[in-house]
This record gives sequence, structure tokens and C-alpha cells, in this order.
Amino acid sequence: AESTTKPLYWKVTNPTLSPANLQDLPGFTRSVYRWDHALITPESHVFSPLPDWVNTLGAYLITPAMGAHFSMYLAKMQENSRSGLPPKDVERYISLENHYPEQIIGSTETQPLLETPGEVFELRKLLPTSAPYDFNIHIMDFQPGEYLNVKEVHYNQHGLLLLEGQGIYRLGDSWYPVQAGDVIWMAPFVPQWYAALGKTPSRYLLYKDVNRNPL
Ligand code: UGY
Ligand code: MN
Repeated sequence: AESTTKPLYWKVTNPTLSPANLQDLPGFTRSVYRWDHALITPESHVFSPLPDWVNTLGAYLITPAMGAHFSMYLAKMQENSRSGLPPKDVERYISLENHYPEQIIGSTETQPLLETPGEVFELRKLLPTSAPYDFNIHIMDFQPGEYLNVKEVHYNQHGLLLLEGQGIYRLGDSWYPVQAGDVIWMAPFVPQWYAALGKTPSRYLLYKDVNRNPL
């Protein structure tokens, strides 16, 4: 069991770079905001009431104001909370004539494992891959020590939420230690690479725009 009182000089006896130390250092954050990527870590999350939602606090972590073409946010809901409809004057997705996306309800565990040629991570998709859907949400699992073989550079954008584990994320020329709870925005063509580290598996959730001609 975790003791509630910390030993004397515990910051000295813990490695300087242990997350517990860094979290507690006044004014320090691992968050960064660059033109082609952002890392938004939990100590930077700012919650406020979500417009059009009932009894819900939200933290917008990725929005078009930073260069993204989508938004991603955390919503803290309780029993008496209700979600809001999308704003009327905002087209959320690029629709295709005669193709209609349906409401999808499911869970990660019931989605099949998909082929990932040349890669070792496990992949599940939460949405159908058919034409009506102009994005997908991937769930990617890495065992400790596993990493992306492709040093990806591609036209798609990403919004990432690290659900479990820890590792190193390369974004452009920067290398970021990341842990569960961290959020990343990746602009089109930003070089990206992940290696899962530590003793526990990594799992992340990934928004990716697909199925539309980028021209
Ligand atoms: O599908 C993808 O683009 C995914 N492998 N990218 C990523 O994990 N950064
Ligand atoms: Mn990618």
C-alpha cells in the first residue's frame, strides 16, 4: 500500500526525472505547443462548462485555432449530465452524396484485431472503414519495448490520447517522454514515431482523417 507520509528528502532520494518530482515542480510542465505538433499533459488541462452540454465540464485539447481541422476534448460527466448536439452552423464531417454515416455504439474489446503489415503493434478500429466515414479512431497496443517500424510522414492529421503506459514520442525533431493521460496533436506530414517503454503495455487512441481526396 502507498504510504501517505513521504520520507524525509524524498525528492532527493527519488531520481530527479521521476514523474512525481516533475509534476510537483512549480511552473514546470511537459506541455509544448509548436506550429506542427502539440503535447498537452494533464497538469495543463483546463476545464470549463461545455457549451450546450448539461452539467459537463470539458477541456478542449485540440481545436482548429492551433491549425487542426478537428477538435478533441475531454468531457467530465456525472449521472445527471447530458451531451449536447453538434453546433447547427458547423459541418462536422465532409459528407458524400448518397452516403450516410450511422450512429455507432460499441466497445474496443469487441472490435477485431486488424492486420498491420510490417508493424508489431495491435490495431483495432472503432468505426467502419467505408466511404461515409471521413475519419476513424484507432486503438493501438504496444508491449514494452515495441515501437513503430515506419518512421511515419503522411498527409493525415492525428489527435492522440495515451490511455495506458509510457514511452517516447518523436514529433519532428523533438523527442518527448510521454505517459498515460498525455494528449498529442500531429499536423499533416509531421515526422512521427513511438516506442513503448517501462514495464507495462502502452495503449493509445488515435484520430485519423481518411477516405477523402486531400486535393
Ligand atoms: O495509422 C497511423 O497513421 C498511425 N500508425 N500513426 C501513429 O501511430 N502515429
Ligand atoms: Mn500516423
